[in-house]
Amino acid sequence: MTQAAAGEALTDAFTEVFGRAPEGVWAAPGRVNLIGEHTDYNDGYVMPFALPHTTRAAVARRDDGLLRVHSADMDGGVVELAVDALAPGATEGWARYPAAVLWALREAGHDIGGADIHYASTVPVGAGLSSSAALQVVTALALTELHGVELPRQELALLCQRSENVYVGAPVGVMDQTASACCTEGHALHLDVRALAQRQVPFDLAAEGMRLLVVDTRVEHAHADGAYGELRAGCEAAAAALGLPALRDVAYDDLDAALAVLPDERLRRLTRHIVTENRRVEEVIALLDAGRTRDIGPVLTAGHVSLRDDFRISCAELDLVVDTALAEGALGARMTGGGFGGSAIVLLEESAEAKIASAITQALPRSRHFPTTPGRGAHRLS
Ligand code: GAF
Repeated sequence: MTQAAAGEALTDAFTEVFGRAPEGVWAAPGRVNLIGEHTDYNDGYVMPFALPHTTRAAVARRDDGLLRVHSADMDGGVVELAVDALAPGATEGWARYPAAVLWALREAGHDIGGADIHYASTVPVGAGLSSSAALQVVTALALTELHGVELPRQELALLCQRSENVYVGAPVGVMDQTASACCTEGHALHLDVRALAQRQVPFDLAAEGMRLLVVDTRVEHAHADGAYGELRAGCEAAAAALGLPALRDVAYDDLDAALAVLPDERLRRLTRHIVTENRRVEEVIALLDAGRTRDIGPVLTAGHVSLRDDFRISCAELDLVVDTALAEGALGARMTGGGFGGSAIVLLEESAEAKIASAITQALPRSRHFPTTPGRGAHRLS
């Protein structure tokens, strides 16, 4: 679908639901993380890129203090909320994401009132591809632009992260929202989370005869359950035991000395993953900068092994996809995102795509896969 057609479809759907025309239509993408997993809340490095899949929102302001949201992808019709009553924990279901964003914008002092919003999304839900970040970012972008509030994209992402941390209650880092807000077409985004420094790194696999396959295992993951928070707390406990602000501060060359100090086997495993994962991000960037794109494959695979054995957030289905892809000749493969299900990515030669994809389907018939290229960050459609 072209941008114009997507904008028109949303406009028509909005008009049908709310009985008037929207003031504009916006889009924000889901993401894949190439490398740098669970490093964001350790002040480290990440390297996501935007998917071509987006969540789109048609929006019109209201002046009666109501937020009314509707989604083509969710049951339950229009959800109506009083803007003044928005408060952490006060909203249930999918509508808490847009409610959280409006709450966070107002908390930050922006004079933004009610709105009617209709959403439609092509980002697979529950697949670890950041459908919730896309929903947050598209909401924040639309509401700020409609109200003439100029927020730099990184700040917009931080505000969305805060909305998820405080209002929704999921202690996520800032990678997904930053990817959705800041990625550019044809690039992976190197983000240094402590410095909030960004660099767009060209990532054009097609030009070199390669492809990246996203494989959704269809094992649903979730962040609001306890596991993600326990990992985060474990990393923070390890940094505290080392007397450091964050695990980012353990230099790769000092890893063994740091491990020798940590009393607990779990904290040692978590620390090893974070320190080696930050190093892998640096390796991937150095390889891409040197034009050695094929050589990032083994680094991606090493990242999977670390997430499986040290961080322990893989699952049988993700391991099966990775092992099958590698056995069939993939250049590299790893789980991507928060873990406990969701999706894997597979780097492969274009000529091997059909063979590897069919082996994966045979091994895990309920999985679905698609080749992808880095898409565009959040933007206005019409
Ligand atoms: C989830 C979180 F939302 C991110 O902040 C990040 O921690 C990721 O898991 C793991 O890298 O997507």
